[in-house]
Amino acid sequence: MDDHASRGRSLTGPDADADLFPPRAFEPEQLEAGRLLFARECRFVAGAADPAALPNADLPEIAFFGRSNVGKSSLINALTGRRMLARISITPGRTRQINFFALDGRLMLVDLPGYGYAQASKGAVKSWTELVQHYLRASARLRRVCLLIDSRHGLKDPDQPVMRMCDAAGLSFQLVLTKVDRLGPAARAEAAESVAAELARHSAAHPEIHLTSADKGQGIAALRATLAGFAEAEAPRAAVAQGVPRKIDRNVRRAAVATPRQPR
Ligand SMILES: Nc1nc2c(ncn2[C@@H]2O[C@H](COP(=O)(O)OP(=O)(O)OP(=O)(O)O)[C@@H](O)[C@H]2O)c(=O)[nH]1
Ligand SMILES: [Mg+2]
Repeated sequence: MDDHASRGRSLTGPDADADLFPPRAFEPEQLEAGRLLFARECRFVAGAADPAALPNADLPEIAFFGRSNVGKSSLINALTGRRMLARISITPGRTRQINFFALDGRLMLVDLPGYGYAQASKGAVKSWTELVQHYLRASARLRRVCLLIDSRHGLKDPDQPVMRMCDAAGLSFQLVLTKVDRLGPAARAEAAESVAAELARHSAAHPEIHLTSADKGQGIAALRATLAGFAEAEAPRAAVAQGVPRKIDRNVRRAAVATPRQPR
């Protein structure tokens, strides 16, 4: 089904538990590709607190962005099936640098510091904003920004400049609703429909919205399937069997050695 045909469908009736809005089922092969990729090793590669520290690993990148406390780190953990890969906290503003995680040497997951954290000092906000803007504009390998929106709150004012910046930069972004476990089916449908209405105004917006719960696992398999579509193709088995190192792995290993640990 094409995107236009699916517009106007709602998340009620048989689609009430859909992981995408507008509702669409994934092919079993796509889901399996996502499952296999995200079951592979995922390693912390680098934490960059300033532009000079951004790693130079040659992998396609997916960035996870959104307001402070929206669930970016939790979602990365849920996708990779690791509880402690990206640090989570009840304290907003926890992620203070850009953290890079290499998945199977084929895809880089990028955990960005959240915006809109009221308690942060002006100086801190300025430096995070400059860092993130630099990264978003400069990364040649960034394939998609997953813009996370708390399903209970919908789009807020601080989300607007991010979407406008993606439009201006031609940077493909896709909305991912988080914490849908906190909503009943009717409220979930309402949340998806209201953010979908906003997307029509943004040229860089992907028309489909993912609905997820890092806590309960809803929508995680579907998001894995979408993101697996951006991964580098697997290295030919023969090359791996013969111990021929992949260029990508060398780059990632170098970055891992040269960069500091995640902040506590
Ligand atoms: N109920 C529920 N809570 C969630 C979910 N995902 C995250 N949370 C909670 O939301 C809070 C923030 O989660 P984080 O993953 O640290 O959010 P973040 O966007 O990385 O936050 P910053 O790094 O501060 O910007 C934590 O208390 C999580 O337990 C979810 O799917 N369901
Ligand atoms: Mg975080």
